[in-house]
Amino acid sequence: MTAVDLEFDQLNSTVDALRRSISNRMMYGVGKDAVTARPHDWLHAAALAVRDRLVARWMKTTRLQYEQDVKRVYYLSMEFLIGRTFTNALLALGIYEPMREALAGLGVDMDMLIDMEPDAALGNGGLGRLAACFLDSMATLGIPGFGYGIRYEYGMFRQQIVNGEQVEAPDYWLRNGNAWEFPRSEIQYLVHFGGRTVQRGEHVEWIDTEHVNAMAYDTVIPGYATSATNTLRLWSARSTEELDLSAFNRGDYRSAVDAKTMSENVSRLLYPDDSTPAGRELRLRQEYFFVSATMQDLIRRYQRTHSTFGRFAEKVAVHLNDTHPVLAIPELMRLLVDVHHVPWATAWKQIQQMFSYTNHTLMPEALETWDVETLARLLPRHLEIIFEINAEFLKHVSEQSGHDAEMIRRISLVDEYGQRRVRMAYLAIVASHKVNGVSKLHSQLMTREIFADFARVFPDRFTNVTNGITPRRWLAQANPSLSSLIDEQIGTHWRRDLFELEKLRELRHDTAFVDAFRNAKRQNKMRLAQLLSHHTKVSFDPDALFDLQVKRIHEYKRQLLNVLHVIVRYNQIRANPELDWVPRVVMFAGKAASAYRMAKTIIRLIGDVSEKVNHDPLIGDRLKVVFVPNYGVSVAELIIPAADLSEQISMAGTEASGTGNMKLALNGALTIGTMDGANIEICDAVGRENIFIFGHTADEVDSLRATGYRPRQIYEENPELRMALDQIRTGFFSPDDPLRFSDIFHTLVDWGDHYMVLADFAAFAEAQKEVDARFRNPQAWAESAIENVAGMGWFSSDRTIGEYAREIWHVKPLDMS
Ligand code: 26Q
Repeated sequence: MTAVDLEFDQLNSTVDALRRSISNRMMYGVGKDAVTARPHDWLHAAALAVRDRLVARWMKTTRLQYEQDVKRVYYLSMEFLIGRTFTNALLALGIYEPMREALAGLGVDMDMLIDMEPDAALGNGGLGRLAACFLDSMATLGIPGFGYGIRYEYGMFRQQIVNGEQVEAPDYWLRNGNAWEFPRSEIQYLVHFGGRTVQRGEHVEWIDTEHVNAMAYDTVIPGYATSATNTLRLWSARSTEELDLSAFNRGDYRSAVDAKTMSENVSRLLYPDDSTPAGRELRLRQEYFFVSATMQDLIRRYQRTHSTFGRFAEKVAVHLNDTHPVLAIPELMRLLVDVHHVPWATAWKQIQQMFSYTNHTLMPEALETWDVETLARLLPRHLEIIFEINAEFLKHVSEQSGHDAEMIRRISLVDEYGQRRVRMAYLAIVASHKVNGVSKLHSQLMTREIFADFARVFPDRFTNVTNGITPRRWLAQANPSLSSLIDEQIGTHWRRDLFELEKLRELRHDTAFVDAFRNAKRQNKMRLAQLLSHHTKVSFDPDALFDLQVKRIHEYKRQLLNVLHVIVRYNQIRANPELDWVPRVVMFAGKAASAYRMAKTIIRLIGDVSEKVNHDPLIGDRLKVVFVPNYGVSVAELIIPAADLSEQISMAGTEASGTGNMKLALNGALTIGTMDGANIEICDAVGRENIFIFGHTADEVDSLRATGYRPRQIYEENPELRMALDQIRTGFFSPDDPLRFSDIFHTLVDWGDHYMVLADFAAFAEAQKEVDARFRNPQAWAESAIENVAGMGWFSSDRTIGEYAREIWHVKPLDMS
């Protein structure tokens, strides 16, 4: 920051200045006075006062980007899981404490305001949260990055647990307005659907379409302790006509409004799954809607300072967060070739230099494909372009020697088998100069398995960039007790350079520090225990081992492995209550896709097990089981700092990276995990003796499957496991409905146990014994926990974004001086 900026900031950061701003914003922004203001009005006024302080930085950044004619990164993502903004912005500006005082001076409790802000939950899970961490890091590093996505009116559903079952409630997060966004009614683009194509002279035209407007909403993304900011631009659908006037004039008011409503549905809600065919078509419309608006916006911004497309690829990088925005490729081809009359070959060359793609899953069933018929009906011109790209690609490959017809069939962008489908990941690979996985293992398996043919054709295209998380939100903001302790010891610079945490390693034998470290954890556990007791009417011992598995509910993540172990432990305690058990609170949290039956049954099982365990007088504080409802960014910020143990127990080879694993280790939890995703790199970083690794490796999973895996044999040979599974099968936990969980039993024992829960059970139980043993020795546990925190430098999303910027996007930070 320059001296002038600093002085300006300091003047604006005093308690007095803030109090004046809030009062002003209450009057002129909200239109109320302090006497009639409700709590929501105070939140809004305070948020506007904060936003005002961001805008000056935002304008400056935008002006510098323009003057320096920088290369810009367009980060395209269907999901941005931002969470709350208020505290994040206060910390970025360095006005957290002054704001608390200013509000107190106005008679307002800041903590109450903080809790009232709804999460911007515009994402499902890891992929969406990663995008949010990346925005934070790009701004902090001064990388000129723009997030582009959809302004869903309804975000991720709110999860309620009613009689043990997940019930989804709509998340209308905009109910009380959104102080952080700027509607840009002057920035609108037409997005077309349907129609047909005709050849007019040398050019193709797309005609007879229906259309909808995409209107921009901008949110400022502050960098931490820098005047650099970035922009998240989200598109909202606006009908092209207010009303169908002819219907209106006929007196048919309903249908006059219906057409408008229908076309605006495109940005109505976030897709939590893709289970119904009608839903799938709307999903495709969403994908095209946002990339079309984004590509038009990108061209317009480029053309403001350039008269030809000659330097397009020098000035623009487009990144695809998974395949969901992949239609950006044919859309940009269409705009360049059909609208701006750039020759096909020139346009294609530019695109290949501009685009890059991140893959987030190895599971073949999760790879996106769209059937040719739907594409032909909704996006006829794009289908033609995809066919043309495919023809050229296949020609190129067959000209290289040694590629047989079988291989050509396998790598075709169009799957010709049965119903013809376009493979979106293949389109992304062919159009991108770099394709990356999200952890070392994932990137290796990607080129060995799902994209093996492409890795042979384009050996230099594939690379790895291991995921990361922002230390600002996931340590400084979520865990004030630990972060203030760290500040006392090593200063505050770790927020911008997480490798600084290495300095904590040498403090692990310093008893005063270890005591303070344990005390910080205990405070977080007490806060959580109180909250949970309040909601469940069950008491929780803050000195018990807090064991957390928090993530989407999915069979591959193996919440069932965890539950089975809980049941076995419960039976053991009942059999030997006199033994010296390490008390545990096992917590689960996570949402199930609304149509994912098995995932919902797993939630039910956790609920039923916790009912039984928590109310068994023989058990007492030795074991408690909790399902924490409505997991999301804000719940994560509350419970992750309170964890002792982090469960990262997916079947090896299935979790692309995981990022919750990083958040938990950064907050001083020890990991019990498989050699999967980023767990492997976490193991390297914190040291093998400070993590509990168990189970089959990815290679061992493959060979077990190849030699014939027989889960029933394991069931028959392990009496403790058999008892637990029989209890599940016979209704021990669900006496009112004994068959409730019989599918779980059969999935594991008779139907192949696809995710090898039983194969890893014994090793998991052994590793849990080691966990208990370590926890009995508080000093040893604390030392390992400190080693975990100290080793997390590599997992800052600043490191991740640095790699993307250097190796993939070829962009440099803005010069802020
Ligand atoms: C696709 C089509 C239709 C409807 C929905 C979807 C859809 C939506 C979300 C498909 C996938 C997702 C999300 C995937 C995801 O979150 N993957 C996770 O990405 C993280 C960040 O890289 C990794 O850490 C996790 O391992 C990975 O599971």
